[in-house]
This record gives sequence, C-alpha cells and structure tokens, in this order.
Amino acid sequence: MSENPIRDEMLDHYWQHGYVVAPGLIEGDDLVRWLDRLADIVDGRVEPSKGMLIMRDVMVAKGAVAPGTPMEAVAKIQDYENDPVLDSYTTHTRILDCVERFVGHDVQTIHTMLINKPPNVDGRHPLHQDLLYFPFRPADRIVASWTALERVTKENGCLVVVPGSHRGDLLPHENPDFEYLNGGYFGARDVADVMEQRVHLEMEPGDTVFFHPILLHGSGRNRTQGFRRAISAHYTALDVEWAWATPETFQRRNYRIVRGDRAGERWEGPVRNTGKINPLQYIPFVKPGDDETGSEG
Ligand SMILES: O=C(O)CCC(=O)C(=O)O
Repeated sequence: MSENPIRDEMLDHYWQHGYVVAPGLIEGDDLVRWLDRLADIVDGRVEPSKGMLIMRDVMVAKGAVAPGTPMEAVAKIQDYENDPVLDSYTTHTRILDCVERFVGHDVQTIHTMLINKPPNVDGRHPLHQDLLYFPFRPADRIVASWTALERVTKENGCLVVVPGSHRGDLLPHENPDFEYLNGGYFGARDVADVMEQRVHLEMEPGDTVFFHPILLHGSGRNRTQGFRRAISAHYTALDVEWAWATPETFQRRNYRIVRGDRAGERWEGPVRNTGKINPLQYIPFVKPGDDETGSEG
C-alpha cells in the first residue's frame, strides 16, 4: 500500500501549528480541468449548477474598476458541489486520503468554494477563523483543504496563516475598515498584535494546505496582472454535533458523507440548538443581491 501523503511528522505539524502543506498533492491535469470548468461557467458556456453562487468582486460591482473579461469580475464561486467537474475535487482520492488523517476514517463534506483573485481589484481577505461559518462542533473534527490552481505568491495574494492560533477561541468577527470589502469577508476583531506572526504560504500549482477551522488565516492583495485561483472544501468527522441552527437565516447545505462505510449517505447527527454560540450574532446575514456582492449565477 502506498504511503499516505500526510506523513507522521506532517500530522504533528498540523496539530502543533494548525496547518500543514502537502506539496504536489494534485496532478496538473486535474488543475487544468477545474480551471477550464471555471472559465466555462464564468464565460457562460456551462450553466451554473443548482445552488451555485457566483460572487462578483465588490470593486467591479461598485463600478470602481471595469473588468476586461468576465473572469476579471469574479471573486468566488460558492457551493459548487452540484457541478460534477468541480466536485471531483471534493471527492478526490488524494484529498480524502489526507483528510482521513486529520478527522478519521468516516468523513462528510460541508462546504465547497473556488476563490479567484483577479488583477486590479483589492480582493484582500482579512484574518478570520472559518469556524465562524460552520455549525459543527467540536472544532478539532473539522478540516479545510485549499489547493493552489496556479502558483500563489506573496505578490499575487497567497494565503497567510498565524501558526498556533488554532489553540485559541473563536473570536468575535466584524467588517474591517477596508474601502472595498467583498461580502461575507469578515475579519477577526483585535488581531493587530498577531500580525507580525503571520506566515505567507507560497505554493506551487497542486500544492494543498490543510488547516484547522480556528486557525487565523486570510490573504493579501493580488499585485500582479495575472489571476490567483484556488479550490477548496471543508470536511468533518461524523461524530460531530450540530451546535446551532437558525432555520430562517441558514439554509442547510448539501452535506454528504464522502468517505468511510457510510459514503453516499447523508449525515444525521445530534442537533443542539442552544443559540449560545450562534455565529450569526457576528454575521449581518447578507442575501445574494442585497449588497454590493451580487450573484451572476
Ligand atoms: O483564498 C483566499 O484568498 C482566502 C480564502 C479563505 O480564507 C476563505 O474563503 O475562508
């Protein structure tokens, strides 16, 4: 049997620092397929799949920049799980082999997205913790995967992480004081003192970082004339509980079991709706079309 891409020392790095990079995890052919599919959707050759949200960059939406091409207008594709080509990322054997090392043999996916940082827009993502967005607990049973679709550098706005911050609490978040901030890009409050600890994750195409949902992370501005694109998914173990839910404001996503004896089924675990840690207290919930970040889908 071939060795798991996450070797023991990499697993130790993950638990110690809250993240680990698996170099060259994904082959170039797959990256090309996902980039081509993105172009097909954005250019209108392929219909966006059910539930997919194509978010325009806020600077484009507000008329602060005029995009030369449709791709230059897009900040993010949210919820691509009904697109069979993009979703082959979520269920990719090598990704799931790694995910198993962090959360165990039985795995469900809870979130999918593809992030585009076009040239000429601000596009910064302030330091934040992904746990804010997810109802599952405990946090240690959740992991993100994020794969560079092209080379990501400090110059084009690579991910930045604050090592060890996953051992802290879920912090209050707010809209940072940026002139242009994409919808839903909340920033953790009072993080000025950890700015110096940030590590820039420069990565080659196919390199994949796995990170903990309490890890403070974000990304900088793309100062190049190229794109900076990445594909990402979140996973949990099956022994999690649903810690909060507000049915009026939060639509249940297409949570699916993708690895283990129950692969293909849906997660039906305990729901604890106490409202005590409802992150929507921090999130002024924005419906597509309500704000500057419109849906083109
Ligand atoms: O890819 C990026 O620039 C940041 C992605 C991210 O942190 C997120 O969407 O939560």
